[in-house]
Amino acid sequence: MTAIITVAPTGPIATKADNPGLPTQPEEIAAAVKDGYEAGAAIAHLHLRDEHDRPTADLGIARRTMDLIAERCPILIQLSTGVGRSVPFEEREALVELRPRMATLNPCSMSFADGEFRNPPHAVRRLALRMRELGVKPELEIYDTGHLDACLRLLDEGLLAEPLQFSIVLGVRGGMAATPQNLMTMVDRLPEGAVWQVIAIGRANLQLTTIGLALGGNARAGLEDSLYLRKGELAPGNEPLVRRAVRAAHALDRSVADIDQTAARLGLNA
Ligand code: KMH
Ligand code: ZN
Repeated sequence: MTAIITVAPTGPIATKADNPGLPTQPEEIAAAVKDGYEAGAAIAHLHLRDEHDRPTADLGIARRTMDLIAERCPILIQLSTGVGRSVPFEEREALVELRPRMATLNPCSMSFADGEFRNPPHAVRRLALRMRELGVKPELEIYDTGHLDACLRLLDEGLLAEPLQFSIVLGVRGGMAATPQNLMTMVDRLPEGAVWQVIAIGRANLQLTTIGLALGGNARAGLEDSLYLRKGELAPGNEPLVRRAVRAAHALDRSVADIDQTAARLGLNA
């Protein structure tokens, strides 16, 4: 099966001091996404920053970034509703009103690095329902086994439509550690027919992304997940990370999904 590659150029935490190649402003993000698209990505997972590079759910900045990307390439846009830990849920959820093709849905509250990531059950249900009404496909971010169960409850309640699309997130402090065993446990427990990718944060990024591809999953690449190409070598931008994921897929004899194949697989046109 073809592999869907997502580029995640920015993320909520890192700054240009951590990696000067991190795109933070709309033009920079649009340029990075275009490079990612040309390297093989079919989906762009977006976090936005304000003029001081702080995480923001500002609808004007989000709209402008989406428009700049659409002028440059036909990549499928997935807005992060995780946004950043300091941003209230009510601001985060409003992003789906812009009707991106996809948006993330984080099913549970958790410790997240040195902070708290608040996703109260009633607010998650409200957001899932609104996404369903607007036709915005949720990408379900699961950081622990119980998060998968929470998503399956949302499916039972009619708040999610199949195929379910999961990101198995490994390596966030507060969630599952980035080990092959944890990845296997999650893959074994996914429901039949689910679409899934690995989000491997930090040092184990290449290893776990490649294991995910070998197991038939999709892959995400970019500075949100890994600031380095290898130990001691900062990635000069997002493109080399996307190219690396594409090379890993090809080495495993998997071709990379184009936009139409990706939309069909995720049921985006249904
Ligand atoms: N930063 C990742 C660990 C989201 O954007 O909604 C999780 C993430 C969540 O990508
Ligand atoms: Zn994200």
